Formats: sequence, C-alpha cells, structure tokens
Amino acid sequence: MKILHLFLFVGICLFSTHPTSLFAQKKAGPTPTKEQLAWHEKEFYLFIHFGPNTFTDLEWGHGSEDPNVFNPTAIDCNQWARIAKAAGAKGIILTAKHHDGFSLWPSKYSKHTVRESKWMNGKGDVVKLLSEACKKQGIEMGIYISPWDRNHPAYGTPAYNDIYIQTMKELLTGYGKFFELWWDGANGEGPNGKKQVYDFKRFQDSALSYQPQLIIFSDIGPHARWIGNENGIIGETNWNLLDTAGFKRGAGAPANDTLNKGNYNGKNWIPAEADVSIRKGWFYHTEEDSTVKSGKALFDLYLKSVGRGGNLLLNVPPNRKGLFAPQDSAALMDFKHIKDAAFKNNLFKNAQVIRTKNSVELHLKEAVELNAIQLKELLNFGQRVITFEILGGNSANQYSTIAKGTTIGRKRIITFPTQHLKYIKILIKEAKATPILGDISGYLFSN
Ligand code: FUL
Repeated sequence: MKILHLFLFVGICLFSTHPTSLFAQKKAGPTPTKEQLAWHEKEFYLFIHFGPNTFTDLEWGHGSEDPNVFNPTAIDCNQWARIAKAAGAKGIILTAKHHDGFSLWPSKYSKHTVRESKWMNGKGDVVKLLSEACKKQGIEMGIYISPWDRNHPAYGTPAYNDIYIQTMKELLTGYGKFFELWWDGANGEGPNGKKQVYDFKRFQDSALSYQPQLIIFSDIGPHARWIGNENGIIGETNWNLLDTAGFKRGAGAPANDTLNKGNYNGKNWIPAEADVSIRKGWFYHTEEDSTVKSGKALFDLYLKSVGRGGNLLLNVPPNRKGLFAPQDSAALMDFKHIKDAAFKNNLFKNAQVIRTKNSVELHLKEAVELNAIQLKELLNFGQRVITFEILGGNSANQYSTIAKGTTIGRKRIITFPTQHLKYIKILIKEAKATPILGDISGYLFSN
C-alpha cells in the first residue's frame, strides 16, 4: 500500500488551531452525506421489539394470532423514553410491524392491528405514544417496518408492494420525523404460502419522498448496513464503504464477513450499525430474565461497536405490562455509569503535541497509568487510515509498541494492558490519502 503524503492535523482538543485549511484537501473516495454525518454522531440508541410475540412467547409470530393477545396492562412509553435518555441513548427504533404483520398503530391497510385488539378498547396507538414520549425526552425516533408479513392476504402478490408503500406513507407522514427506517432482511412465506418479490427501488424512492432526511438501514443500506451478525460486534477492520452492485437484500446480500468489515475500496459510504439484544431474544420472555447482559458486558459491546467506528443499536424489549423490566433498566444504568466513569478523565488533555509527517507525539507533563486510547478521523474528508501503531515510553527517544490496529473511522477505541507512560506516539503506517484525525484522548478504564 502506497503511503501518500502524511500530514496530520490533530485535534480540535489538542490544537488550538481549527484545521480550516483542510477544506482544500483532496477527498479520499466516498464521503458521508450530512444526514449520515449526523447519524454517526448518534452513536448509541435503543431498539424496541414489542407486539403479540411478547404475549405468546414467540420470536417470529405466525400472523394468525388473535389480536386480543396484545394487551399490555400498564404500558408506559414515557418510561421507555426516560430510561433510554438516562442511559445515554440518542433515540429509539420501534418495531411498528414485525414479521407477524401486527401493526402497533391502527393502519388503514391491515385488519391485524392494535385497533382489532382489546387493548385500550381498540383505541390505542403505540407509535403515537412513543413518538410523543421521545419528543418529550428530546430523543429521536426510528421505525422498523418488516417487509415480510405473515398476515396480510395480499402478501406474495404485486399488490402487496403498493400496500407496503401505503403503510410506510401512513407512518412517515403521520407521526413527525423519524431518524431511521429499518428494513429487515428476512423474507419468508405469507399466509398463502407465497414469497414476495419486493420492489425495494420503489420502497426506497417512496420512503425518501416522504422523509428525505431518513437513514435507511438494511443489509446493504443504502445509508447504513447490517454487520453480518446479531452479536453487536463489528470487525476490528471496519470500512464505512460497501460495494452493493449486483447484491440484494436478504439472501442475496454480500457475505457476513464482508458486511462485518466493509469493503476497502467500496464505492458507497454505507457505515455499520450493530444490532444486538440486551437479552437472549428480541422479544421479552420471562424465562430469559437471567440472560440480561450486565452493564460491563454492554460497555464491552460499546467498545466493539462504537469503538470500532459504527453505531450501537441495543434492543430492550418491554414486558407484558408494557414496561422495561427492572433487570434491563438496571443494566442500562450500570452501563451508563461505567461509560461515564471510563471517559471522565482524558489523560492527554494538557499534553504537548508534536506532529511529524506521519505521526503525532503526545508528551505528558508526568507519566500516567493508562489502558485505552481513542482515535478519530474527520469523516467529512472520507475514511483514510489503513493501519496504525501506538507506541509509548518514558523518554522521548525510547518508544516501544503498545498496540497495532487497522482502520480508525469515526471513533476507534484501543484497549491494552495498563501502562505507565509519559510519551505516546500514534504512528500512521498506511493511509489512502493524508490522514485527517480528530482529537486523540487517553484513559484509564477500571477493570
Ligand atoms: C431479524 C428478525 O428476523 C428478528 O426477529 C429481529 O427483528 C432482528 C432485529 O432482525 O432479522
């Protein structure tokens, strides 16, 4: 890999000069749209799977369930939004319709909705309740509308594509702005045993005509991609780029490993979003209460998703009352606490910064103990860094390797066994073009 002129601009925090001259720099390959840049900054938000499955203990409802099974006894979307906010989540994505076709709002285009249930005498609307709650808390809302529908009688016929578009229109024009639209890759049979050939081109054009700012997620974007697993773990190498020509959503998507790492030379900016559940399943099941991930496990997932340049979409499913269970809320608060403590004290804040052609040295006033370093690239210039090395020592001329890494992207958090260091060097070994880094910070995470 050829190293082009490496000239590092570091840190907004570390340097007093803002790198305005950089705007003259050549771009390196695809760059994010302004909507994608804003999306990257969200970092972490919640996913909510809620519906008949919550009451039947299924993960994939059959679509033939009696709508009356959906009957949360004490639903409180304000509780969801409050806890999300308190946990540091920037939004909530709701399964407005999962594969069973049950709509959490009274859709005109379905006979399998909250309206047909006895919940609130058929007058309820979860999408409305949650959108109001999110507004109240100042967080954003996104929407999951499963294309696969095991209930709709038209599923498996061309008419369903029009119905799906009308369904999206109802949601996207009736409840205010959503930050993200989530398309699941699953495509099974409908009630008549037929599979649907989705007209994704029309779906996409229609969705964007109703809400142009939307980030549309699917296996292959167009705006954010699946990471090829549901464990929440993004590749240590993570390009925000993906080639999509010739690929399809679902079975025709690129290999999971490709989705996990992106394409080095990908033609489109399609960053990774890591979806994972706080518990075993996506829907709430009492017998899975013991599977709730601890705050520490969630922090580890944060490091392996956000810390590898992607976003973290954490599913927290409400129980049959319509509330987050106490175990889940407690784990979220623990996570927030651990995360806040970890990033509270930037050990590099008063460092002297020395830039060379391909490295940045941080000379601290005195040696400190640290075990984590956070690097950033300024994404509006594209993703440039291919490989880097972190070195450290106790004199300016004696550095030894502490860690090596591939790709930086929006945020890269590198952890290593605790070191006692006064001098730190970030060496950019290979880059596609002049690397443009944001602030560099160092921390001592507690174990
Ligand atoms: C999968 C679905 O089949 C699961 O039920 C869940 O919604 C998950 C987030 O995506 O593909």
